Amino acid sequence: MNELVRSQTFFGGCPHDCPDTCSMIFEVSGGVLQGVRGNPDHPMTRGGLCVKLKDYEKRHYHPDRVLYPMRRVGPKGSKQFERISWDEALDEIVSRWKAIIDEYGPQAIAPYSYLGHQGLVHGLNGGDAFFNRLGATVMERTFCGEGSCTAWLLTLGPTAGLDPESYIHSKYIVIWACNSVSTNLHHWAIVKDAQKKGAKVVVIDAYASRTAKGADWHIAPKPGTDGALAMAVINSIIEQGLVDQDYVDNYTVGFEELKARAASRTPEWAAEITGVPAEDIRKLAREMATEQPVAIRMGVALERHYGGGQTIRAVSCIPGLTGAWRHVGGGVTQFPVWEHPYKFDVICRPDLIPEGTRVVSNLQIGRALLGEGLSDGPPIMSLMCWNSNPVTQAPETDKIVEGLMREDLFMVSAEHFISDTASYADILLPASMGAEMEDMILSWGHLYLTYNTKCADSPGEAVPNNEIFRRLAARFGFEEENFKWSDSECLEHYVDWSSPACEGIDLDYLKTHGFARLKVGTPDDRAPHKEGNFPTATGKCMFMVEGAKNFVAPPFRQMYEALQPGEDLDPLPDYVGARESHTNDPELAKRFPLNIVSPKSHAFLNSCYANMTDKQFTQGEQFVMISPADADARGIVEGDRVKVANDRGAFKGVARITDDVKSGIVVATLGYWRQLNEGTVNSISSHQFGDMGHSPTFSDNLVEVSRAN
Ligand SMILES: Nc1nc2c(c(=O)[nH]1)N[C@H]1C(S)=C(S)[C@@H](COP(=O)(O)OP(=O)(O)OC[C@H]3O[C@@H](n4cnc5c(=O)[nH]c(N)nc54)[C@H](O)[C@@H]3O)O[C@H]1N2
Ligand SMILES: Nc1nc2c(c(=O)[nH]1)N[C@H]1C(S)=C(S)[C@@H](COP(=O)(O)OP(=O)(O)OC[C@H]3O[C@@H](n4cnc5c(=O)[nH]c(N)nc54)[C@H](O)[C@@H]3O)O[C@H]1N2
Ligand code: SF4
Ligand SMILES: [Mo]
Repeated sequence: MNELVRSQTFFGGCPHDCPDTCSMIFEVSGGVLQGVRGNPDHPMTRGGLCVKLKDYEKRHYHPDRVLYPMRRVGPKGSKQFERISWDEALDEIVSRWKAIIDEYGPQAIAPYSYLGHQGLVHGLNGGDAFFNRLGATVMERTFCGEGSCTAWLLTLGPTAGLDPESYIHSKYIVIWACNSVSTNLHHWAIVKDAQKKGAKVVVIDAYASRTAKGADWHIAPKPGTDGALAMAVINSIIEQGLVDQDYVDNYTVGFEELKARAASRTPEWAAEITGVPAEDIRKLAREMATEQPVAIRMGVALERHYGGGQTIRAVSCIPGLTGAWRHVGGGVTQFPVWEHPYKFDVICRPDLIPEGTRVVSNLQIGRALLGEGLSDGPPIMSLMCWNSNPVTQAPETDKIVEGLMREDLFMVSAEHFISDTASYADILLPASMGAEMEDMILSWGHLYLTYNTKCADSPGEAVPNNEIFRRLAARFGFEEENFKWSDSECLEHYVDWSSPACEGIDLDYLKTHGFARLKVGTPDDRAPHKEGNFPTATGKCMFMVEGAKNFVAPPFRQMYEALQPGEDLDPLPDYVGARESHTNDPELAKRFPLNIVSPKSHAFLNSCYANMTDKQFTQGEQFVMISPADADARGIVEGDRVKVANDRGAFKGVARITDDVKSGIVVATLGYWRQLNEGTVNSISSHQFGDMGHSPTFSDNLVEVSRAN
């Protein structure tokens, strides 16, 4: 082969919103990405990529990719665009924004982004500094895990908790509301290895997910009732005399109060609520106390109902009660991201937010665009969206679409594809993809730093997100130095390279090695809370927090202090039921008797890949899983097209009748594009927050299912 065309390999990092943050090997020749592999040297990636990413090059060169800046020429949402130059696009954005600022003030402009790209430079907070400097409305981003973060920080503080890699040492593994086979595949591989060594794997999931089917024991509480299960586990550990009293006395706060609170939360009480037999709850409690080391992996779905925060507090208390933290492989895992030394204050520049700037929730964007719930400030006259696709992913699809159809709204989208949201753009900007830009990819599922090399050319005129903001900042004349940093310089500034966690690691090391494990102990010796050492105010595990207040953690909202809402919280964990349930709202339940759960699709990454034929083939069309009894009662037979509806809207899918779901529950997975299907699972989702951290309530929605003609 000619030397010049032989592929070269480069280190990459999967940029998607996935806990695994795989280290990748990019094969590139002539500036073109030829193929991808998992990095065989990375202890979690172990040489393998998932079904979504294994042919990532096809996404880079997909024929539908947005390649040039474009201007809308047809009606809103018609996807009729004409090609324009970058100068024309930026001039139009800047002149429209300046006119809006003159008439309404800068808060009439709102950014909308999430973790479509998970890089420090091009990801969640890229763009924050620009919009903060502009004085735009602050968008609070609580899509995923922020109720869980509030609960975690209150109970344990910003600790990485149990290292996902230490599960190889666990004897008993509880995966609670997480579908690891689809969503955390590389952790599942470790769990499977532990299982082969004799560990028992318990999955607590509302239905028989792929992961539940690989477990030794599947426990299926009704959606939104896990708080009752967790409180009864606490009750039963205490009742059975299985508390590690020495650990509790030395390293926890509020045991007596928790004991008093849990006294009436008996297994019989929880059996009524959860549908899990009392004997099973006692057995679970006994095994979670005695089969040490016991590991708990909490999924984000635990927070997805009104009482989600309280549920996560209750679960997070269990290893403190049993002393599981004493062991390598014992404890609980949420997001190990807390021990990554990122400087979010430098990345987002919250200091640039003008005092008194209003905050709008990304979960309530439809309402905000329609002027509902905007208590102060001007209407939203312009929205810029990147790294996110709210039309499929955020609650109340119909309201979002109605808002985006507003003739007076100036909408800018930076995208790879004309997604359901980008369809409504007035100006569409072509964004670069993974191998085309330098970054370090944040991980919320392991303890490695991950580097991504810019090694392929962007097709057409696509540019990286950060370059879009650099160009906009230059046109606005913003002088702060951060708007002039190259992507490499950003990385130098964005990581606290002098922190103990980075000992021996710098950017050059990452460029030449691709990844580096933080210096926070090894998976084989790490027992961070063996002797307490919780990063809470007391240094102890907080069963009880006096004067607890609600808050949204940075970086999802950019600062704790100035912007925190701060309602009082219960000092102790407890069961708080769902908002939409037969007990809480019997009238609603008469009209909409079924509880819908809408978790992730196996072959899509949120809504990414749902437009690609081979992934659609693997995933199948939008389905609605329903029990035989519920199907019979509605005259639905296998394969019928059905409509799922409530007062907020409706979507359609094909009925799959199965015992994998219990009567009263339906399951339809997320990500299918509205432009390719009728409605989305979020057409029926509620905009209401959960009890902590303004979490979403995707598992707290009642619907009715009927045959669609
Ligand atoms: N019903 C229901 N709804 C849910 C959930 C659920 O379980 N059930 N899950 C929630 C969760 S956990 C999350 S995290 C959210 C996710 O919601 P989103 O973050 O909105 O998810 P995606 O669909 O992945 O949208 C990312 C978009 O960014 C684009 N993108 C990717 N990389 C880049 C880039 O480098 N530059 C630019 N400019 N664009 C890029 C992609 O093409 C894609 O359109 O959804 C939430 N919604
Ligand atoms: N294949 C794939 N992988 C992904 C993603 C994707 O879209 N596709 N998205 C990524 C993102 S953004 C995230 S946040 C993670 C999320 O990954 P996970 O934490 O696994 O989240 P989900 O898939 O939403 O839900 C997990 C499980 O929780 C169950 N569940 C829902 N409600 C309840 C409840 O109230 N109680 C109990 N016990 N179980 C419940 C669901 O049935 C589901 O099987 O996955 C990431 N990885
Ligand atoms: S989506 Fe997750 S599992 Fe798949 S390659 Fe990316 S990080 Fe790895
Ligand atoms: Mo997420």
